[in-house]
Amino acid sequence: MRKKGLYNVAVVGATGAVGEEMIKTLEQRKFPVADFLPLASSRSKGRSVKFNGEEYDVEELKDSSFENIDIALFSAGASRSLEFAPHAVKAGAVVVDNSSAFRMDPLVPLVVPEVNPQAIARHKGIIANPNCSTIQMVVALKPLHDFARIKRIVVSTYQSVSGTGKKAIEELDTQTRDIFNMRDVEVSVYPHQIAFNCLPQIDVFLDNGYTKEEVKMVNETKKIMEDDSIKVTATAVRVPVFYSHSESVNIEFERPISPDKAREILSKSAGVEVRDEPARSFYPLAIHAAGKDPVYVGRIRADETIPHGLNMWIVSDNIRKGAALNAVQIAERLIA
Ligand code: NAP
Ligand code: 3JM
Repeated sequence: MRKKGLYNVAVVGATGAVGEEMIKTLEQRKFPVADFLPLASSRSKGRSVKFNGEEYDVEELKDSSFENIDIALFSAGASRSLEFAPHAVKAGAVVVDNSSAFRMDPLVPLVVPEVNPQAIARHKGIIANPNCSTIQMVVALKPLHDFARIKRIVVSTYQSVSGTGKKAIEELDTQTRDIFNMRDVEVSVYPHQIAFNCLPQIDVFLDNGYTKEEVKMVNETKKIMEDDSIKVTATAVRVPVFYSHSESVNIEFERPISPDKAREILSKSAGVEVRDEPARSFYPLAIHAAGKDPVYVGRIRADETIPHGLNMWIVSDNIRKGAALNAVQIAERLIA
């Protein structure tokens, strides 16, 4: 167990897009790790991963994997979280879960450290990491909500394929090559070709005509901001981009807030970087956000159709702040 301020850390889904980024983030941020345990499926038997210069064999995820583990970072899908997180908690670990499995459970804190770090203290063994699209939006909007109270948010997302995992990254790559080489395109991860296309469907459709991803943004935003009165409506779109999600966000406020005031507030806000110089075409771009930590905000302008409204463009690396970095930041707060 815990040795002199060092922690035994397991990464569940260590061979995946998010798991690999978690390992890199733990390393980069010098998380105080004693023993490190990478876990994945039986498919990864015989593989190893590098952490802090040492090779670690990937072990198969089992009920008994968590003896002696202090912190378990989960990113192996919602059904694995539902099945194995309770075993980790029972063994005495604190779970930071990247899936949607526990996010809306009233007993589970849903945390973005820049927004609601106070919720961490209420945990009963599991802390949930929000959806990538929610995280970048609330990091940018919470400081504006504190100033002028948000009434309503209308968001459209432009989400990269890395949000679906390694197979989807490969599929965009393969489809693009096949098209350039006049070969037939194979579709397997998404319902349609993603190369040179935009898909207005992320996750499954629900009875109300919205997708599950859109409903995640609505419900998670209210829970993290601890304000059920905020109205949110979303359209989530998958685009042929490898890394970083972009969002067009329209916000209606209760009180006045000018674009200049919003820029001033955001330029001092934790985790945010303002890129907003239209005269020289300087605004947030997916290709610039990839591999970086901040949530980038630009194109801040008044919505001239309502009394107190703003439009903006919010971009962040979905695998980093949208998943791995946010989870590691939660773990850092936990041990602080
Ligand atoms: P990915 O690249 O497909 O990786 C999936 C990982 O899960 C791999 O390590 C895989 O191991 C492991 N896994 C799959 N089935 C397993 C099983 N039965 N037992 C043990 N391990 C298993 O996907 P990803 O993009 O990293 O995403 C993983 C999960 O993280 C998602 O399903 C989602 O719940 C969550 N996620 C959250 C966010 C967010 O917004 N916060 C963003 C992206 C993903 P093998 O290599 O052995 O198959
Ligand atoms: C992002 O196992 C699954 O169904 C995972 C699906 C998934 C999720 C999710 O619902 O946990 C893929 C990509 C997410 C997410 O962050 O909500």
